[in-house]
Amino acid sequence: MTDVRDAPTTSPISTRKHGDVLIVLSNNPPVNALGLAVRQGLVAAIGEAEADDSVKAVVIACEGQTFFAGADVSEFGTPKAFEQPLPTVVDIIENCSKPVVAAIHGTALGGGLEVALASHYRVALPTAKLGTPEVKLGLLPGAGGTQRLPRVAGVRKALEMCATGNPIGAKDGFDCGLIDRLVEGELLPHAVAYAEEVRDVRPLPKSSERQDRLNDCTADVFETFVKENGRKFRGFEAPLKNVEAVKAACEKPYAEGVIEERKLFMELMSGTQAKAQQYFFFAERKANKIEGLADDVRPRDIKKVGVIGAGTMGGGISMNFLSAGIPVTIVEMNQEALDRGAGIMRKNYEATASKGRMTAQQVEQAMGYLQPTLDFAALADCDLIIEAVYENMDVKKEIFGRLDKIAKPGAILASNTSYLDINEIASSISRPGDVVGMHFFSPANVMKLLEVVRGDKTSPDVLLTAMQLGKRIKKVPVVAGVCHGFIGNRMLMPRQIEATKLLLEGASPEQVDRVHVEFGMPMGPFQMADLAGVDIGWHRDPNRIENVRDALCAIDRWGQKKGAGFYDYDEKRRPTPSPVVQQIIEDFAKKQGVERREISDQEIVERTLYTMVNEGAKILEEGIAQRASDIDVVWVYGYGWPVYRGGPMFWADTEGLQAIVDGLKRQEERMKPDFSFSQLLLDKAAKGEKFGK
Ligand code: 3H9
Repeated sequence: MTDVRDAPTTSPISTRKHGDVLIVLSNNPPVNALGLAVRQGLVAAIGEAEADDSVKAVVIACEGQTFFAGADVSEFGTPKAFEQPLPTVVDIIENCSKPVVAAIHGTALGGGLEVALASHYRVALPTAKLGTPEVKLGLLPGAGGTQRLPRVAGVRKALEMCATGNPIGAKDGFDCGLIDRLVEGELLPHAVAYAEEVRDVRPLPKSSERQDRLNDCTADVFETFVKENGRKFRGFEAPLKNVEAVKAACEKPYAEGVIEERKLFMELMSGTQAKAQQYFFFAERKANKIEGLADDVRPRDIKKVGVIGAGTMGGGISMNFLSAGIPVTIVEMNQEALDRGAGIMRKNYEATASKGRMTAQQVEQAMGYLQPTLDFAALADCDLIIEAVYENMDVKKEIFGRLDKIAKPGAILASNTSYLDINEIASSISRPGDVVGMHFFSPANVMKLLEVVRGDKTSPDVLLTAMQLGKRIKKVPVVAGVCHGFIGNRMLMPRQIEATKLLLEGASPEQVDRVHVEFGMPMGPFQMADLAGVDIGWHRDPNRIENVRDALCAIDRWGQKKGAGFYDYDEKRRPTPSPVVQQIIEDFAKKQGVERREISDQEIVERTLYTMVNEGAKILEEGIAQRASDIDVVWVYGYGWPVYRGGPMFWADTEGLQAIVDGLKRQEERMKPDFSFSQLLLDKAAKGEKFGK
């Protein structure tokens, strides 16, 4: 398939006549992005329609998988973006003296929807999706979209679409007035027939001139909307600018509204958040690519999956496959655990259905793919078997030994371990090439990240299969090498070590967590420990108290599940600082001779976030991650690192690697003996380089 970036020199826009309708067709794979050649072609095509008296109407349509999916993001920040700019192109379309019909299939996104909005009529297949995802790139629709959309679909709808970036279906689009006609079957003949029908209608309906849909603009609509979405928008600049732009549509004449839109667009475009979010867009897509994979490697066919363990992880993992229509055989040790696991899966699906995101029929369909069993031998016909039992090497080896005997030849044997050595597991059986790590993140049916762990002997086709399967079940798969904790959890370790030491030195759990939340993380290290369970990995001996965590576990402060951990919790799970914990921390500090002092927020940043960057650099130099951007994808999708900071490695680049090194040097003494510098970080900082290209 031709890529937008190496498009042919001939125009991607062609025209042909059907009776008195000029069909304007875009062919710019893979997603018909509105790059310069497309924009120039569209302007030329409208010019052709104007110049030809026999043309009475125009249809704009796209070949391939989708209608225009937006501006060409790879042009942003280059001179090309300013040539024949999209705002001018859409105005030329709207000002065409002959009716223009947009024929929409696939996804009309961003600039694509703006082309459709500038057209006089919009016809779509029921499967089409319409959206303004610019906010996810740290932007707003910058080609009149924030001004035309509320005039066509109503203010509330436009607010939701622009500020959240979530697309709507064509049916929804029809109901709100965005789509004039839904058609089944072949799109183009319907669009041409529609164009013939409206060829003589005058005046031409121009979105920019409409006022009728602005009526739902009550005084408090914007305030209420922002309040309702406060949590979602926290830290992001773009959603509020989107709201401002839509508000301008209500308060100003169109001509002034677009000037406001442009001003806000340029403000966002020049900011760091937009750069981070656009970087991340490409990082996510790059993560899917396996370096050095030979062209002739083909994935194995996965028709049936086995899961060992019906606990929280096993159940969540299974749901991903069930939702994708892939049958799952799930094995447990006893009937009670099996029933409980299947019951929780059903309950999760039913909760989704009660929110209207699934039908009752879809719930039954998904559950129909599940085969619960106590018989290990039932895994024999599975193409992929994922072990999801607790973290213990001996137990895992025992399970893999059993699998070695019963799994069919060519079956992929995966472990969901979050720390353990895949090579050790693989080398304990007769078919190490079939072994791979598939590390899901909890809750596994919700979290998008999947670390696919490549062992020394993992076959290339096994790795490829796991990566492609990840995409099929709507995860974001990232390749990781073998080490303790792979990419994500390994970087968590220095953070946790320093955060805990900071408590003894004088910080409180609240302060450390606040710094992280203000940075943009969904929660801080101690809030996370309380949520996950302070007792995870605890040795279970209440008399052996060697650190603060042991002390908390010994008195049953295991986190939220016990109503107490680093914080006290009320019945609604609202946390408050705990005097008991404070006392334990102070006692420990005294016992260990740690002098307590005032800790600055900056020190917390340097010791818990800069150390993560340092660990990320080690991961990179050891080849555990294929590229710096993969580390960012892991942290955004696995741990909620704020995407507007791009991920830890992108953030380090924006801070400046020398600033990171300087900060770490300031803290080096205090962090000994747990800390050591990454040579890669030091080298790059010394050369003034970045992790990103
Ligand atoms: C905008 O429109 C601004 C305007 O308001 C104002 C301007 C003044 N540009 O995702 P996939 C590439 S902002 C360049 O794997 P899928 C992508 O990198 C834009 N390239 O496919 C990948 O390349 P590669 C608003 C793009 O089927 C390949 O296409 N629009 C663009 O899973 C396949 O992509 C958006 O934000 C682009 N706009 O999903 C929409 N889009 O093969 C962004 C894709 O080298 N796009 N590529 O890795 C999407 O959401 C999804 O790509 C889409 C298809 C749903 C369309």
